Amino acid sequence: MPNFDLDLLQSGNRRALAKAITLVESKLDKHRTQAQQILEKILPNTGKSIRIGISGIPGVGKSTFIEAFGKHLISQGKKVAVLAVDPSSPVRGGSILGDKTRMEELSREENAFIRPSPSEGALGGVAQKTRETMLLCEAAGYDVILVETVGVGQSEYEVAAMVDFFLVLMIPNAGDELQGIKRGIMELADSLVINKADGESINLARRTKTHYQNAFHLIKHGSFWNPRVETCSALENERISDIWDMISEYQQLAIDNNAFYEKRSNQNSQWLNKLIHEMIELRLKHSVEVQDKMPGLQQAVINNTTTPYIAAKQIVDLI
Ligand SMILES: Nc1nc2c(ncn2[C@@H]2O[C@H](COP(=O)(O)OP(=O)(O)OP(=O)(O)O)[C@@H](O)[C@H]2O)c(=O)[nH]1
Ligand SMILES: [Mg+2]
Repeated sequence: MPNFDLDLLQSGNRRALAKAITLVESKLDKHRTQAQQILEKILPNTGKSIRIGISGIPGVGKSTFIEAFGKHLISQGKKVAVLAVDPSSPVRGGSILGDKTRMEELSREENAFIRPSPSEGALGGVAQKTRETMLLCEAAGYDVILVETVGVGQSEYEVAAMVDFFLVLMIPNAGDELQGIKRGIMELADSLVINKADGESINLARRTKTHYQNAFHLIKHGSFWNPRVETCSALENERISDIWDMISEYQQLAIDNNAFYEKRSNQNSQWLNKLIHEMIELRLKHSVEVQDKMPGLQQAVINNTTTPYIAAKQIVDLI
């Protein structure tokens, strides 16, 4: 693909977008290079969306929520892109197929674009590719980017580090342990939304809400926003519009408090730092000189004939 049509991408053409994402996700160096050239050129046209992370344990209703939420956004005239960071997707394999059926109506919408999680990436991992895909979607005119991640392991941290608003879905149940919710997650969340607040679970959902509201009072937060606890039913489409209103309110407050773009700048700096570290590590791994010198230095450290500091410096000085 030597002549990629940037204008076509920026006119919102889905095939051009899919093509660019394929380059971003490719394992081939020449594709990666081309992807970076595209990204650099479109950069001025990125950043105009609101980026929302959606996390929660398997079965909490993420896909059902995104279907309802995405349809609501489209009814408000928005263009919605749904991306995913699933570090286990190569293992789970079929989870994406399941999602296609969960988001059946949304996936048929002309103003919706749904992209499954990339499989494990080299530099920067899966999250790196999702970040770049997010930029492509923004250049293609999507106003809301939803990044879904399953609430296990490291992926929540990675998604929280790339979005403006991080929403954690919960099920009605006041016991923390059952939801595997850690203090760390509460610190990441801009909102906890208790889903499945319908039928016989309505009262339990209310009690769960109170429980987490109290828990949030114990955590110190930023100056302009205190994380909110809400309830909804994705299945019955209840209180979905309220969730969007809350996020819009957050965005306005963040902009008014000069926090919105500052957060993005910080995220970009951190992303840069992370990539630098990973690139250095890769260089070390692939350097013949380093590989030659390493065993001797390791032995020297073990034998106490040199210090770890001196040995480390000799290695790093090689690159
Ligand atoms: N009663 C009720 N059930 C719901 C609601 N939202 C989702 N469900 C059901 O919960 C189950 C799991 O929903 P999913 O949307 O697939 O959950 P998920 O979080 O995407 O799950 P994974 O993709 O496996 O992580 C399905 O059977 C849904 O129909 C809700 O608001 N109320
Ligand atoms: Mg799902």
